[in-house]
Amino acid sequence: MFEALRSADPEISSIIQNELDRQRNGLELIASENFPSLAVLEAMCNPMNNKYSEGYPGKRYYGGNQFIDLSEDLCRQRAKKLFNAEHANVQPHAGSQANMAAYFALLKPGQKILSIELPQGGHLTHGASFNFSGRLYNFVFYDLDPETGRIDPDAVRKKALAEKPDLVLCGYSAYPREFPFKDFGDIAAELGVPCMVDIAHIAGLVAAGVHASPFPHCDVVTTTTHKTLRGPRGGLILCREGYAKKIDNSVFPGVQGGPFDHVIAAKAVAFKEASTPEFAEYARQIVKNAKVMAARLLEHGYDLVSGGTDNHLILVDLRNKGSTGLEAEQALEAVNISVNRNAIPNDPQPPYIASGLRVGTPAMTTRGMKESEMIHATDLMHRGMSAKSESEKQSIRAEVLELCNSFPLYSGLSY
Ligand code: DSN
Repeated sequence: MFEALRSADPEISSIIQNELDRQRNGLELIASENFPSLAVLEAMCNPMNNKYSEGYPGKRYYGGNQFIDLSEDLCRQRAKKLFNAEHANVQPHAGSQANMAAYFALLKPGQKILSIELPQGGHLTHGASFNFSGRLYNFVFYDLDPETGRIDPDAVRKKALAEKPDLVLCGYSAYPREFPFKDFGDIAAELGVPCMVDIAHIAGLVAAGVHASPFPHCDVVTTTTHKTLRGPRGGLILCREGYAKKIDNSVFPGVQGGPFDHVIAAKAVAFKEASTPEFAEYARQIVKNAKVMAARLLEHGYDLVSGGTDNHLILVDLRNKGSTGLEAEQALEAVNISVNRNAIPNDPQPPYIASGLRVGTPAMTTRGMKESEMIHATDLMHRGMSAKSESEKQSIRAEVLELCNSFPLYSGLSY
């Protein structure tokens, strides 16, 4: 495969090969990244890329969509079944577009949303002032409990009753605990407003039944498809039937034009994979691996926001180690370990530097690594963050490579 690419553009072909080798030869601990199956990658690389299909199955604004309709219909059916949802829209190109479409469907510009800020574990699209969300809507924020680093539903309720938002949003990109869907659903019901949930990070755990479903507590769920869910890059909206028309109109023509039909085919493959017992076992292992990693980090003297994890990620507070997130991220990159620096609650550093490190297990679990490898990986991280000499870094890189080589990635694939 890929002979045409190799001969038409050897430069790009070799850059792709180098990226593949980087993924193969390093420890991928970025909590939002994963390695979809070859079947998912193959499904994305198909001639559906060539089609325009504005609209929805059975009602398109272009001809020739009979097979596109079959694929999108199958994808929607699988998404609904996987998440026990009444309606699915599989067209959002990414999580941000899914969130934009959900806000547009539920609110008018200027209305009020209750959410949590980015530095406390939220997301850009949950009201950051420099993002479309913060510019178009009036966000008010609740805080994590400063003692526990967790969400305190009573404090959220108090804030909600005082602020009277038009939408209650539950969703996080750096929160290592179970998401309190029911509490948020109850608060929204008490106010008589919709509840929206963003499960982009934990979608795979929800699909596998390892974490609770946001339904029936909420009205609209947004997610990406490429994190713990292990599908292609993309977004997805699930909702109650009563919101279906509004959501569909909001995605197209409200936010997007033509859907990425090749990606929708790959989403369908990923949803099929995620409905298997093997995927459920994978999701359970993600959490086991994260818990083992958190315990080992504590043994090495690291502070963890909330003290540990219930999901796929750990948020390390590096302040007691005298390191910033940026320094730690760069030190680890030098030994082929990928993580991302992350703000911690009330971070004294600016976001570009940050005092935290977000670490996640979905990708390494996909490679087949289990508890003992996680302990080894954590020890390598610990050594990597303090390694000074080139020879120490060299020896860590060699151990990283040996560990990676024992868990091959995309065997046989080459560009
Ligand atoms: N960029 C994603 C993450 O890393 O969590 C969220 O969009």
